[in-house]
Amino acid sequence: MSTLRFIMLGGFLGAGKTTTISRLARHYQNRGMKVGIVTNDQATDLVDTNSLRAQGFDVGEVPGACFCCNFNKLTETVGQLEKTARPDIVLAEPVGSCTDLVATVVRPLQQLFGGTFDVAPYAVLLKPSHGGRILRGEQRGGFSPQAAYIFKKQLEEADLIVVNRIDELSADEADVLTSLLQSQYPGTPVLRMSAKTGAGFDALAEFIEQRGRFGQRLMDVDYDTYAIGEAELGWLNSSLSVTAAKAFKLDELLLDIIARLQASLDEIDAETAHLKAIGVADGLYGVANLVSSFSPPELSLSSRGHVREAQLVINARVATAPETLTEHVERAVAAACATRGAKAQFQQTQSFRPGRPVPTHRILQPTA
Ligand SMILES: Nc1nc2c(ncn2[C@@H]2O[C@H](COP(=O)(O)OP(=O)(O)OP(=O)(O)O)[C@@H](O)[C@H]2O)c(=O)[nH]1
Ligand SMILES: [Mg+2]
Repeated sequence: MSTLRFIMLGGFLGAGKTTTISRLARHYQNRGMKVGIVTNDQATDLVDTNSLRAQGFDVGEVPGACFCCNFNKLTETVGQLEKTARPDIVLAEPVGSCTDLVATVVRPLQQLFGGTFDVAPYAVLLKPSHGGRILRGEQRGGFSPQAAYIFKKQLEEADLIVVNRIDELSADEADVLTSLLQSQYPGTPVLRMSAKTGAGFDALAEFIEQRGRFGQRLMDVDYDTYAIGEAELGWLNSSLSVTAAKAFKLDELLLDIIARLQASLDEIDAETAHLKAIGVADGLYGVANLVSSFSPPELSLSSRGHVREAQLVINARVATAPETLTEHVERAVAAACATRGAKAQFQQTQSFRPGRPVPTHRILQPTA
C-alpha cells in the first residue's frame, strides 16, 4: 500500500512557517507532485488558510485546538484532502505556541498510522527577533519565562533547526545565532534560510527528503509551565467586511490597521507574537503582518487593489488579556476605516487565552 508523505514544519508564532510551506508547496508542484496543506489553530477564521487558498493551494483546516489535542481531526482532515485533492504530499503547520509535537503528532503518526503516513524529518524554524533574545537569556525576551520555555522546547525536539529571515541578518548576526543554537542544542543540525528570498531553501528541501530514524529525541515537558506559557497570550480571530463609497487602497488599509495596533499595544507594553490581517476583494488578496513590537509592520503579500468592498480576517497573538486585545483591534479597525470614509462590520470575533494542552496521544518512546 502506498503511504502519504507527511511534512510538518514547526516554529514559534511568526517564525515564517506559512511562507515556507507556500514555497515548499510550489517546489513540489514544480516537480509534478500534488500537494495538500493542513493549517491549524485554536479557533476558526485563519489568515493562513485564506492566504494559502488564495494562492491556489488545496487546504484543509483543523480549527478549535492544536494538532496534538485534536489529533483525530488532523487524520480526518488529511483523509478528506486525499479524497478531494489526491495529494502525494501533505504539508502541515501546527500552532506556533505548541510544543511536544514529536511525542504527540510525529510518533503517533509513525507508530499508529505507519501504513498510511511516511513522516518526514521534523524541521523547526527559528524566529531571530524573539529567538535571539531568548537564546541569549535576556531578561526582556518580550515574553514570560514560561513562553520562553515553549520556544526552547520547540527547538529541543527538532530534527533540524532552520534560522529563518537571514535576508535581514548580517553574516555576524547569523553566525552568533548559529553558535548559540549549536551550543544549546548540540547534535541538532542547523541551516540558514530566507523563506522570503529563497536563499538556503534548497538545503531545507533536501534535508526533509531524507528517510530514516528521525523524531528520536527524548524530551521532558512540564505541562504546567507549558500551559502557563500558552495562556500568557491573548488570542484573537476576527472576520469583518469593509465598505466605502470611494475606492481605497486595500494594502494601505491592512498596513494601517497593523501599524495602529502596533502603536496602541506599545503604549500598554504588550508584546506581539504575531499580528496578521488578510484582505480579499474581487479575486485580489493582500496580507499585512507584524512579528514583534520591535520590528516594522510589513506587507507580506500585496493585492495592489483599489476597492470599495473587502472581506478582512485579522489574527492577533499578543501577550495581553483577550478583552484588551479585542478593544485594541476594534479601535484600530474603526480608525483605519474612518480615515478612508469606510465602514467596518464585524461578523465574528473569537478572543480567549488558549487552554491547557491535553494531547490525544503522547508517545514518549521513539519509533524503533
Ligand atoms: N524578511 C523576511 N520575512 C519573512 C521571512 N519569512 C517569513 N517572513 C515574514 O514574516 C511574517 C510571518 O511569516 P509567516 O510565514 O506568516 O509566519 P508563521 O510562522 O506562519 O506565523 P504563525 O502562523 O502566526 O505562527 C510575514 O510577514 C512574512 O512575510 C524571511 O525569510 N524574511
Ligand atoms: Mg502561519
